[in-house]
Amino acid sequence: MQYLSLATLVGIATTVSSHGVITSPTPRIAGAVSRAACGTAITLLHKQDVTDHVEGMPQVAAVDSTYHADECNLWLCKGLQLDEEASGPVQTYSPGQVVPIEVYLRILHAGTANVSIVDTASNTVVGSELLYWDSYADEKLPAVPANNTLFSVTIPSDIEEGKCTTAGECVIQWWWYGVGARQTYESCVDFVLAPTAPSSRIRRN
Ligand SMILES: [Cu+2]
Repeated sequence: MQYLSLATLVGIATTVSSHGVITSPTPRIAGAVSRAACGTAITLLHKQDVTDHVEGMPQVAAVDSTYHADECNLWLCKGLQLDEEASGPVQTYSPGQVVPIEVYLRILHAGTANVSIVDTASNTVVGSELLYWDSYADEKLPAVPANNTLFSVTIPSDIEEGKCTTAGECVIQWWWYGVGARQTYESCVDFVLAPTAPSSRIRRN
């Protein structure tokens, strides 16, 4: 399991406006590919604070000529792109595999959260939501519930054959919305499904 050090992830943060990111497995982080799609201004925001929220980014992007709306959907993975140079190798998972995920919450904002597999081309959820919290990151609780920052998802066994087999096609996206703060947080892990063993594909009638 790869861990990004918190120093790497948040050490350069100077603005303390925000608030959460996946730290393991290694999530999408800003690099050359994201910069080409999302532009220099958004990339600067990504680099200043990897935990930052989405709101505010569209306004920044709108006045940056290096932002390409057709290549950078800020509401999917905060616009971050597949970039193995920046984020390291794409994960390979098998159907049924339990994947532990660790999240760093920098500042709490009570809200809801979910984890889903998302088809990045269409920005649609593949299958059903994997996890859902109706109460997440509640700053009024005496302590952050352990399952807010350390949890696992099970890769579904019924993903359509051939889907999520190309790097960049599918991500595991952690999504959190702070209701009072009206702030959305997204963090994505690139993965591909391991090829199914040929024998298990044979249907017996
Ligand atoms: Cu906030």
